[in-house]
Amino acid sequence: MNNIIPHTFQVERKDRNALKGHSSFVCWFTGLSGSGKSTLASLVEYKLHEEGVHTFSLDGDNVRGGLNNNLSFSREDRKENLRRIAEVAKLFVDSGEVVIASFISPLESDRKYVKEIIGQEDFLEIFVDTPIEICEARDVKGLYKKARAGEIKNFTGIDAPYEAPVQPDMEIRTEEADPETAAKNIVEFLKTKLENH
Ligand code: PPS
Repeated sequence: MNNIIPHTFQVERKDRNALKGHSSFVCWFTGLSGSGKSTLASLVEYKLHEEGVHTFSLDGDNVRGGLNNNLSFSREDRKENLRRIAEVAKLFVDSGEVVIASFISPLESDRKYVKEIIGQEDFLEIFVDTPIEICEARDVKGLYKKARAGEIKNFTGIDAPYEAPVQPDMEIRTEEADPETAAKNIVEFLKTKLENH
């Protein structure tokens, strides 16, 4: 970038981490619409918060409604959506927070890009593995019905792709574990990262 010279501040990430008493990183939930990402993210954040961990949640509601309200669900706009989110998440990591991010993030290449922006060592990927038949049967927001009727275009899983992660750090099969148990397991996993980071 031309003529952009970052300033070095006296208080650094390590100082914020020391003050907060834990490391900071991004826990990134990926999965289909209706897979249970936000439900799990909310439970995980609540449990971490209860234990005194500084957290912040990023998800479609607080990002696509504001910062990214000019973006559609085309392939290019999804990439830009995720790029901006990754940059925001990186800032929060620098601020010392554990970021809980829940986005469909359907393409392997885009998730790789997100991981590169945030930094591999600060990124944990959790695949919320719920089959499309179940997401569609739940259809909490009525979006699958609209997508089937052709009222929504580029709907993930219907007429836009979802590429399952090949090697996620953790995979949650929501058919097999209730949300409470799944959230507990995720928190146990995150705790090792909080201590050893
Ligand atoms: S992405 O693919 O990562 O950029 O998507 P994301 O920012 O997570 O936004 C997903 C939420 O947007 C709603 N929605 C759609 N999802 C998928 N495809 C299309 N075309 C679409 N249009 C609107 C939907 O409510 C998603 O929320 P979740 O929580 O995933 O159900």
